[in-house]
Amino acid sequence: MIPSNFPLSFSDPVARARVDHRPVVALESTVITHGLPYPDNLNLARDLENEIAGEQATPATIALLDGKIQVGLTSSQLERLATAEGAIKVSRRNFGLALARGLVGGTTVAGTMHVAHQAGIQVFATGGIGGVHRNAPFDVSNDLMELGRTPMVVVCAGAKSILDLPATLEVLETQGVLVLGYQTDEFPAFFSRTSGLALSARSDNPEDIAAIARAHWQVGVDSAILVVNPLAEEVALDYGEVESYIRTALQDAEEQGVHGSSMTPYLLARINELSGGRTLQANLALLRSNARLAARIAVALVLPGLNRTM
Ligand code: PSU
Ligand code: MN
Repeated sequence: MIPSNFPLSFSDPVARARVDHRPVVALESTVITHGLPYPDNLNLARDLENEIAGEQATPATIALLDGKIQVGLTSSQLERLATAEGAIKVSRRNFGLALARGLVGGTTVAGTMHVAHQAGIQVFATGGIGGVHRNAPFDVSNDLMELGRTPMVVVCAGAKSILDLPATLEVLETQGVLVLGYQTDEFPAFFSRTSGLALSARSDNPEDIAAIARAHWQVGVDSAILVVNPLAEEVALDYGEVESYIRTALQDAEEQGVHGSSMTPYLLARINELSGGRTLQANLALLRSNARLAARIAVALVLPGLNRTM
């Protein structure tokens, strides 16, 4: 499946899990290079790996280092990524550019899905996906197209309301992506548990999600299943409060002429400043929760396969 010259480099634990057909969960790295400040990013990256290992799955953080695509990072590689100067955000469009130049790259949801699929990984945990930007209907994240073409279960906490959420859901539908509420009937808005947007489907346990995913792919549909997991009530922020930070941040972005791939990192950093760092705690908690749920789904997907006669 992987072309012989494809520059993938597996960590030892991920290589062993692949050989033994044990569950693996992919993790993105834009959250490390662009999403959180040091040392929160490094601590978070390690916490996520521990959450996944605690559920008997193997974590595979994906990033570009040393001119290669790394699938699973050693502790020192993780540290280099978290402290790298000039790391770029790698999505479908710029893998070749980053590899040829030997750049350090944090992979976006789209970039991580592309690599994870090449590596035979079926489940991926992230915080929030990209989407359609407000006031910029042509700034549509490549994440949505990648979700439409890659058979994978992606666990997230919805999308931030820095985006146009109704438009984002419409594009997901156009792309053939099933959005599955985890123990919820509403699309969660990342820092808030609700957005007022109803979902067409929900699931309340990992085994059911695994059964849906298996059937989805068995009929030859090769899109993703997007599991949206609302963050815990204790750390959730009020929708109206987040909304006011977002309005200010969007205005600041316009005044400063921010656009393209710099937009998401700019808005996230600005909202964190405006909230006095309170959004950071929510962000960390939801990432951990998503990693745990993804690991349970990965286990549920693999276990029936082991019982089946090959
Ligand atoms: N949304 C967030 N946090 C993030 C991102 C999006 O709430 O960290 C990151 C993810 O890696 C996502 C990427 O894949 O930004 C989307 O960027 P763009 O809109 O430029 O496609
Ligand atoms: Mn964009």
